[in-house]
Amino acid sequence: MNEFPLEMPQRECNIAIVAAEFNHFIVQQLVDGALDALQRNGVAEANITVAWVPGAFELPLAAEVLASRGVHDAVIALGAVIRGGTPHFDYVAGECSRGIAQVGLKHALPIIFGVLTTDNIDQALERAGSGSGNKGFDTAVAALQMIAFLDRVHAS
Ligand code: INI
Repeated sequence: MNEFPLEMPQRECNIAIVAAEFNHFIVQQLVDGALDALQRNGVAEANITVAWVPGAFELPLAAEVLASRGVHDAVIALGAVIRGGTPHFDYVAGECSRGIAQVGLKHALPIIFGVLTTDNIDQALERAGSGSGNKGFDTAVAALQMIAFLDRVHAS
């Protein structure tokens, strides 16, 4: 049997984070969580790019242009779409998730979905807490795990 366990990359990684400015106070916590996880797993600060865009709707385009450069091993998309304050919640959240998935498949690159979609601010804050209670932290771990997975597949 061939089994590819979840693991961390055995090499230097270059990571891009694209972050939505809308609901900044929540998204900044997701960015901080992601940076914490990357640092704890040995990713050098010089190998991390953080790019801000206006809102979650713009994340797929930002991920696309960064993925196209061929520099980054993964792109992490972070944002917060909150139903309570968003009459067009379904459009923003739907297009964002669809677009991010498309970019990942187009480039066969980990484009990680770290966009909170919640009914209210309290739920969003709860998911942007500290440590592994922070969705940004979790998405950075997922990015590294996917890089390791692709490395293993390409080496096999
Ligand atoms: N963008 C978000 O990231 N979160 C939201 O909750 C949100 N709301 O509430 O509308 C939001 N809207 C902006 C949108 O992402 C675009 O930036 C805007 O429509 C311009 O294209």
